[in-house]
Amino acid sequence: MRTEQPKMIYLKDYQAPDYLIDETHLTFELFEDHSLVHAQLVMRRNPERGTGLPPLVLDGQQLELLSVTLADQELTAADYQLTDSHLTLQPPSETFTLDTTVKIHPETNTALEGLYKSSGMFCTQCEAEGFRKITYYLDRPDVMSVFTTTVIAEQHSYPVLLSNGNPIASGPGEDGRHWATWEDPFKKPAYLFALVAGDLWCVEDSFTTMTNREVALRIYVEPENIDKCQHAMTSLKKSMRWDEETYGREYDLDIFMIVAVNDFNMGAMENKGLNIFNSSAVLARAETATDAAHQRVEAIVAHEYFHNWSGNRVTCRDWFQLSLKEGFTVFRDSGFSADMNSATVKRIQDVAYLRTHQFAEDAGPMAHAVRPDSFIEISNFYTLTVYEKGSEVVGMIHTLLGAEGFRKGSDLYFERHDGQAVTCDDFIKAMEDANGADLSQFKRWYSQAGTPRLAVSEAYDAAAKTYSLTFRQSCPPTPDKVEKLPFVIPVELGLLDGQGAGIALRLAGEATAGDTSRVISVTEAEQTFTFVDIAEKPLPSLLRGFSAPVKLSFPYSRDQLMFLMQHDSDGFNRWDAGQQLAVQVLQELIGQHQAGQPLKLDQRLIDALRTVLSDESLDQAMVAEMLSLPSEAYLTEISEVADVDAIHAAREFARKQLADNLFEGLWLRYQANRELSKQTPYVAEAEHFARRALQNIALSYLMLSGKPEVLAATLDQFDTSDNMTERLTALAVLVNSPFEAEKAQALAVFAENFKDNPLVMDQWFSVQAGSTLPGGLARVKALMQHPAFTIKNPNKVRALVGAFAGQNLINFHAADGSGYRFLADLVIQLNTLNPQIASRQLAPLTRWRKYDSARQALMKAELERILGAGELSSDVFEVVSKSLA
Ligand code: B3K
Ligand code: ZN
Repeated sequence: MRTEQPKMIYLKDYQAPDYLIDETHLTFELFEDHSLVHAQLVMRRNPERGTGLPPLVLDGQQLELLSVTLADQELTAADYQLTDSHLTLQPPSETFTLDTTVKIHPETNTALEGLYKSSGMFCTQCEAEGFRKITYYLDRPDVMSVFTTTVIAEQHSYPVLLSNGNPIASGPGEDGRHWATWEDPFKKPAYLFALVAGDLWCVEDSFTTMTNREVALRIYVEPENIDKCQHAMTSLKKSMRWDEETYGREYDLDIFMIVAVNDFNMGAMENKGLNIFNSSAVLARAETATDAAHQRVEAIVAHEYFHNWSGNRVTCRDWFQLSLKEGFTVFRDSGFSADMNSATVKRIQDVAYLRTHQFAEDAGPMAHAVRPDSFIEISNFYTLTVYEKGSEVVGMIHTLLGAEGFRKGSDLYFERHDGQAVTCDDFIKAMEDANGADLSQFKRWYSQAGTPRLAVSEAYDAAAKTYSLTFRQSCPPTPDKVEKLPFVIPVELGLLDGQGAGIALRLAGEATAGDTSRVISVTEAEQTFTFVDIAEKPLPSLLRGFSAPVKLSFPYSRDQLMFLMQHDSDGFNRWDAGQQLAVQVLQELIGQHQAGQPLKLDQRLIDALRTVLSDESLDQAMVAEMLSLPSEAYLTEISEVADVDAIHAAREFARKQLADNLFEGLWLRYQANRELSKQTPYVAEAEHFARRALQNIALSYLMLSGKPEVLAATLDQFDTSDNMTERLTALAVLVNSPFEAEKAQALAVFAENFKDNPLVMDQWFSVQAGSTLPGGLARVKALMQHPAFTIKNPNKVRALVGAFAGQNLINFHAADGSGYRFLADLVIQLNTLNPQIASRQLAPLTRWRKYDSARQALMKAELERILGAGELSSDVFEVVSKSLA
């Protein structure tokens, strides 16, 4: 825990470092009750910072300093100043060598930052500021150094010793110990340092690069998981090829390693040449991982691999620039996933996620710009805004410049800044210079928080045959800024004629008509675009492919939305029309519920989904997406004041009505796909994902009928399926059903079969935590006592507590405040164990302004209780204090 009051750090205060580190030589002696870290730093005065020799201030936390030697002189305590976050000393000359030895305790490190132990192995997590928990250093990304690392450990327990770069030497030591030395020839910031020591097996493969170099690929896992690495390996090779073909990026070292660890704060980490992954982001095989898990593994493997260029070769100058690497890399991995699977479905999933969760963040107390101006704790800024909105911002540049222009820009960016630590401005500048473009107004996306609104109205002049669209943009105030300047909003659009065909588009003043879809840029607060030669009043299809992260509104009637669902040439907008229709219908039901009226579902939603369901020409994954009603979380996000009970009642009512009215269609498609699943061995590919997605959403509707044939089919799917996708869906469907005996039996069988597989047990916890049946909190509390649960493992906390508070809204928001109290207790407990996870789990409480006054009071009281709960980590302190401000 900190002893100093956490303070705000500002981008405007950035200064280049006073000293640089040319070489870093590390030796780790790993023991069971402590570890020793010897660091030799070859340093010099930063010429950019003028003359004179200011004091050298090194970062260091939770380190026991055993010795300091500066320029070969061992120092005494009188020669330096030591606080719990810094070591300050006076350099003797412009260049010098500093040697330190510190003692640390990986074996008791539950924060999982720095060097720690997970399931008996040593591993590291240094981004953003974890390296300072390993040794005294200039722990900032603009200090880049070459590293040599020697690891010494007991041979029997830790036969595998890894670090970044290439292995250069190894050998036996004394007392049953051994050592290995690794050298990373590429300069890197300390946050990309990694070390692993453990009893691991590895799966090996190789990749031949575009210039015919052989790269050894290794995935290291605990021995029992050796049979679950193939999918990650295949994904890695696809990623490497894709990055060559799409971005011209070749891998640089002779070896690329991935290590899977069980205790990890997030998905994975892109350490140079030695990626460390949460085992949930590596391990996947049909019997134990769902389709969603397979797709997540593919995406995360790609994401971390792509960081080798967008993040490692070209890194961030400071942590305010985090989106420089994260937004761009998410954009890159989305492009990859789109190419590997269905591009439209990938876009739908990304947008649904963004609109539900990032929009909520951007409207809440932690709202911040893609490039924030200030922070207390950088770990709190690995957010949906930095990642997902950051990716949307890069995507808009892609839309504005076109694929070719964007590639020219990225080539220039990588070439110009290779080996440097740079800013978002440098990225934009490369895009501008490569294209002769001016993105100065566009850059507001980096500095202004909040989700822009874009209200669109139309005017048709039959006599003049002109059709005008007027766009009005505005952006709500956010904690950082009240007044916002207009954004550049690229709007891809089309106009449909009465038959649903696209009209060739010609704006007033243009010589000829062009395509039926085009991108216009809205740059002013209010702006009108007039299309000419429009013979009849058209229906606009707006923001195709979700071309900008805005809340667009247009007064569509339900019939118009149904028309777009059927005729829009843009697949994303077909889905979105369906979502807008469902939102209108659900909001009507919410109103009925609030008015104490009987609920009545608009027949048009049933008809529209019936059409979708019977359309055999549609991609089945698309059908599955279209059948999914907007989530309760999304309905909450778009409400002024979210009525938890009404939202739940309305959505459940609609689901039941759809299930009853579409029973036959759903049953046919379920049975056809289930038959195919029985006949086909599991394949982790798009077409198969699509078939199972439709099969499974159909089953979840069908079970609402309570019919015995559906129960029988569910039990059969649960008992006989060869893959986790089908089995887990069957389990989830049972868990949410009223069939108590079958439910209990299935849960017991599942737990017995998979008790030795922690990742599968996570799913078992999650499915139960997500059950919206009454009594949710009691079930979660009971599950926390289950032997497979431990609060020290982040995956377990996410599976149980995260799923409960984040997805089980009706139970979490119980009117008596019991859900809030439970979460606050947990956060207080986690605050000492693992501040990053504590702070993440807090998110649902920070949204208190969304709810009725009774719930607001209860939620605020819990936030205040946390604030008063004694010494808070900077992570939790920042989120709680900002939420209450
Ligand atoms: N760069 C890491 C995230 C590190 C989070 C540190 N709290 C994973 C990624 O985005 O690839
Ligand atoms: Zn990343």
